[in-house]
Amino acid sequence: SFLKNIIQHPKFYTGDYNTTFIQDYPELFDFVPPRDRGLKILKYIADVTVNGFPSIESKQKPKFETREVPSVKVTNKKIEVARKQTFKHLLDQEGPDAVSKAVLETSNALLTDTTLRDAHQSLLTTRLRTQDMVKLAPYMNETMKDYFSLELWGGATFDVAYNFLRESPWHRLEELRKLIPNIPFQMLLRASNAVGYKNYPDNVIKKFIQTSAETGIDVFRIFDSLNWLETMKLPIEEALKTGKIVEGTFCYTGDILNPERSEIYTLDYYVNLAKEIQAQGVHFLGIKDMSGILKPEAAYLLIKALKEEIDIPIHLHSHDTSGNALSMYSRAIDAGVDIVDTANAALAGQNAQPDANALYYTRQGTERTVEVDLKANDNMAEYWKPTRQYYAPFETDLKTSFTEVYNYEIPGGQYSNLRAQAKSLGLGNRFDEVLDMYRRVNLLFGDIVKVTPSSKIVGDMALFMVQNDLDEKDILEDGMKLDFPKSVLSFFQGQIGQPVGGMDKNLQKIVLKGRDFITDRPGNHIEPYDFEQAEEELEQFVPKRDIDDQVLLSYALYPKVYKDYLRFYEEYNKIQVIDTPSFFYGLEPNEKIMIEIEPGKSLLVELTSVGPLREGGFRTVYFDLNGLPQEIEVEDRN
Ligand code: BTN
Ligand code: 3PY
Ligand code: ZN
Repeated sequence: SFLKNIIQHPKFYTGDYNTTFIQDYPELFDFVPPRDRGLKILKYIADVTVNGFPSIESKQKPKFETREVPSVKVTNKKIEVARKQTFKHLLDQEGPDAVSKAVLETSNALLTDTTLRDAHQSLLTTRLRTQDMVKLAPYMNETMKDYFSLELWGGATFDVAYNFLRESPWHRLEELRKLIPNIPFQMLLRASNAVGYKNYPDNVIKKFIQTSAETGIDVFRIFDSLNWLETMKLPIEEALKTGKIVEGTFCYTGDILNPERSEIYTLDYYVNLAKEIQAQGVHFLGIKDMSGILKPEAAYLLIKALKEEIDIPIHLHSHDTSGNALSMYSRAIDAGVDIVDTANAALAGQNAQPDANALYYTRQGTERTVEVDLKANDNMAEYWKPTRQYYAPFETDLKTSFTEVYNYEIPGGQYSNLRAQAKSLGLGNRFDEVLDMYRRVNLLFGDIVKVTPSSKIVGDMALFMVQNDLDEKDILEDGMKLDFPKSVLSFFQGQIGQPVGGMDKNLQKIVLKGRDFITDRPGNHIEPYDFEQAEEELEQFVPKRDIDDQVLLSYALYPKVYKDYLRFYEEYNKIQVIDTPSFFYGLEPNEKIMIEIEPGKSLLVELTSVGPLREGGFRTVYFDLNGLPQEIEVEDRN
């Protein structure tokens, strides 16, 4: 195999080699022999067949509808690109300011498609696999040329890829980038929390932004979970250095239509914040309505006021939890909003973004409509519908519209999580109480912005109070005797920053019980991350030549999750090549699948039978791999 690697190497083949050839091309040693890789992948299939997939209850592989990938060629002929150049080409050739200008000059409203990020984060607990994205990518590249961007990275997709899907989020970005050169790629960056749930050292944030830009991100949507500008400045400044598009973003909270709801979150508050964000030099203003609580007329007022006060384009993001997202977008478009976020019909609605085609019809007959290829979007829905079935166990099951979200102010992505957390604590039948407590905790904490990670803290506190039958009075009067959840401590210590209305000093004393707290930027208190030491630690797991910035950053952001992933990879190899039904359910006896391990190299796998349970808890799983019988031993953990 080593010799084969040598003779197949292009430099060897062309005679362009000398005596340092082997030293110069260390990848010659980079072979997991194909048979080994095949066996590792069989080991995964054997294991998932016998033991099932974490959090999928049924081991029975459902019968899935067949799925067709729409053909680029057929549709391609009908595509008319409204502008001469896509925004991606404009960005690459003329830079971010040219894109801002072009967006402002566009008379219709533009779209960002969130199908590959927020839509599945909200509807399918972030479980969509790269496999299922790349199949449609060439078609998206051709048919979505008029879109402003595709949001396909960041938020929760980073840790879920490693933790649950056992695939690399960087690899996902690279693959999609190769297949979609025409459309800007957008990511969601949680300011100094990056794609995590805590404040990271400044040097980690900077390297993460640079590396994301190098790997393919074109638009950085940057928000802070408390709308605190202090923690947004450094990531904004770093993102500006990359030459990519920076969207400084505030999160919408409260209700500007109802002065009694909040003294803090008024129209003036948002307009002033927007001006401060614009003053950071960003190219776009983002409005992140993460809970879908911006009401239609509030949107009209807000966008009208902002359009008068700021010059950069405005990009609005929302969730359809209440069922009102389309009317809301429609009023925002009346008021002049430049871009709104939608998803493909088959992964739209409920706690995700609304459907792009539906918005087209909402706007029909008005002066400002949206440019979509209705037919192409329908074709893609035909692909997503059966694909979504694969992920049925991860459906968040919000089956109706939910206008109570206006009172609870719970983010689209948190609703299902909180419900799962409540169930696991035995509070499944008291979920309404938990939701109402969520609302009350918000007020107890002084009315704060609730979005990852601040939303998690409010959720933890609500669960803690319901579980222990506590109310506000108990907290304020007997709180000195209570041990609060860790995340609540960190909030009152100032670890995620400062809330808009300031910390409630009294409650802070009760929670902290004499512990230290900070009032300035958490990044000022964290030592720079030691990338050299990380490299040394990683050498135990990763061949030195494979340790690049992507590897270092994954380890810096998620040391445990990433190490687990590497161990998994060592044991099972590149299992992202397995089709999704087989990845979640394994194989049925006599079922045959093809696995393309790399272009042109495929495994033909048939599971012939599963042997009986032996003493010691093991089973033999019998396969046929490319025509040869193979036996795999697995521990039956049932
Ligand atoms: C990633 O983050 O996915 C890229 C690095 C993975 C390298 C792994 S470490 C174990 C296995 N052995 C190798 O030679 N490469 C992979
Ligand atoms: C995230 O931070 O992942 C979000 O989508 C918040 O709304
Ligand atoms: Zn969202």
